[in-house]
Amino acid sequence: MATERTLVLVKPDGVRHRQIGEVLRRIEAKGYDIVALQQLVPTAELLEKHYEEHVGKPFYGSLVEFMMSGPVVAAVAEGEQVIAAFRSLAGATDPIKAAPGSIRGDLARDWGTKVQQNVVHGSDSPESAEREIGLWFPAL
Ligand code: IDP
Repeated sequence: MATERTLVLVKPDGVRHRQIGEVLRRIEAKGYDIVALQQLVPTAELLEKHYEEHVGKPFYGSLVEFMMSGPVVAAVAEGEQVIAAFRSLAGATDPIKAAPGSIRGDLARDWGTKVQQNVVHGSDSPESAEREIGLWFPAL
C-alpha cells in the first residue's frame, strides 16, 4: 500500500477554542506523522483556489468570511491511507451528524446553523491532496 499525504486544516473555530493540540494529537495517536505545519490567516485568493469546487454556491461567501476570521493551522499528515483515515477521524461535514468520537462530533462548538464551523478540513482524494498541499505549502 502506498504512503499518502493529506492536507489538514484546523479552521478558525478550532484555533479559537484552543483545539490545535487535540487535533494534532489525534492524528499522531492514529500513527501518522505531521511532516509540515504552519499557522496563518489565509487570503481570499488562497481560499478561492482551495475551495474552487464551491465557488458560486450560496454558502461560499460566508465560508470564505469564516475562514478569514482568524488564524488557521495548516498541516501535512503522512502515512498509509492517511487521506481516508483523516476523513474518518474528522467525521461527517455537519457537526450535528458527526459521530461522537470523531473530531467534529466531539469538538465542534459553534455549529448552530453554521455547518461551516466544523473545526477541521481534510483532503478528499489523492488528487485533491496534491493540489491542496501545493497551495498551502508551495515549498513542499
Ligand atoms: P468537507 O469539509 O467535509 O470535505 P465539503 O462538502 O467539501 O465538506 O465542504 C467544504 C466546507 O464547506 C465544509 O467543511 C463546510 O465548512 C462548508 N460547507 C459545506 N456545505 C455547506 C453548507 O451547506 N452550508 C455552509 N457551509 C457548508
